[in-house]
Amino acid sequence: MAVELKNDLLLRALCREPVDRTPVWIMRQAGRYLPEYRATRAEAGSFMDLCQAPELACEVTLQPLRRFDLDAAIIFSDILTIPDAMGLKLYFVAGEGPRFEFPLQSPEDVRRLPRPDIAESLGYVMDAIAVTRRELDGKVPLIGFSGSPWTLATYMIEGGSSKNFSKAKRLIYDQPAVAHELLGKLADTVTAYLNAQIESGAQAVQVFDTWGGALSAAAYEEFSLRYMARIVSGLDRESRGRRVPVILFSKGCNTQLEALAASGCDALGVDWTISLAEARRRVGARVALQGNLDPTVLLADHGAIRREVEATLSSFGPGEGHVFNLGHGITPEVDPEHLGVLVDAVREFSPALHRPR
Ligand code: 1CP
Repeated sequence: MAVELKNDLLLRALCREPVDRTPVWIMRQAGRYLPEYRATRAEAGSFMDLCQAPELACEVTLQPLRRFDLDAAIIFSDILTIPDAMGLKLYFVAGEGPRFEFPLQSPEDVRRLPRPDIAESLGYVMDAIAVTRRELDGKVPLIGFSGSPWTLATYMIEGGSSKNFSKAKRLIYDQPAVAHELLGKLADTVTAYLNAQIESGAQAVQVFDTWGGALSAAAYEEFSLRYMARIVSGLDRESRGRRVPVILFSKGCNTQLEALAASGCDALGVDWTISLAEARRRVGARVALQGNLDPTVLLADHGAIRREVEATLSSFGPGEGHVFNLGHGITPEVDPEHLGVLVDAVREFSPALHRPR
């Protein structure tokens, strides 16, 4: 028997159904700003050891929910598990972020890149999802996620983080056929990966296109959006009798909102460079919106956080279709108490924007 979901505000809001308050979750809500995360991470040894131990991944997924009244959990993992499963071997250099031992350096590397067996190479993510669903016991929904093909490709080609993506962008201009071969393989893999997450219990899924904004409008359409639309059309949109909403988050792509909304997704993540009022005017009849407080606001004092939360809620305005979030991930230097102020402010201010059910 499936456990009933006690708090389904997130799923309702993502489907633009009425809610009595605005649901809130935070991108990267599990992570380095929490001392208990740092302790579990130290216990695990390495970041990948943490991701690959389902009980520990479950533990860090639940940590932020013990502190804050959040309306969703997001499974603790990373977008770079896919390239790792394709054989690039992910590791972390302290203070420098992710690196690959075998980055893609030639068309031959792309040709040889396998489509991994998801159950075999990424089974640890599905196990973490199953364990976490059991532990959540229907308290709030669990979100699954993946990187977008373009965002994954930037890390795979650059060998790690990058400032200007010169190698990845050179590939799309010099050898577009090779780029398309890579992005096609990634789109197939992401689709299978997210479907496996849904099968294991993910109740909504988000695609992080963190570096979509590095591309020109034309290149974005050809090398990022097209592949996300292909993923959206290949996903299982219903599980155990309930719709599984799909959220696309393309950072820095506010000029593309209409095209993103036409992809077939249920909701768009929005960064803080556009007002929710304008985003809603442009696409709010078609998709829900998720966002969009500037993460830096969390470094300011309590009064400023409350004021900015209220401004973000009223920018979206009354009615359904808003999920409160930051416009990008929470940063490691945030004082956890400040996130509590944000979550409580969403609970306090948002009921006025909804009719009681
Ligand atoms: O040392 C550590 O503990 C590693 C820090 C860390 C954490 C906490 C990394 C390495 N990944 C994560 C977890 C993570 N990554 C989650 C957890 C679930 C949650 O609570 O939200 C998620 C959703 C991600 C997704 C992710 N990883 C993205 C997309 C989201 C975004 O913020 O843009 C990206 C770009 C990555 C790559 C990555 N992994 C880790 C780091 C530090 C980075 C960013 C590197 C860069 O800036 O290029």
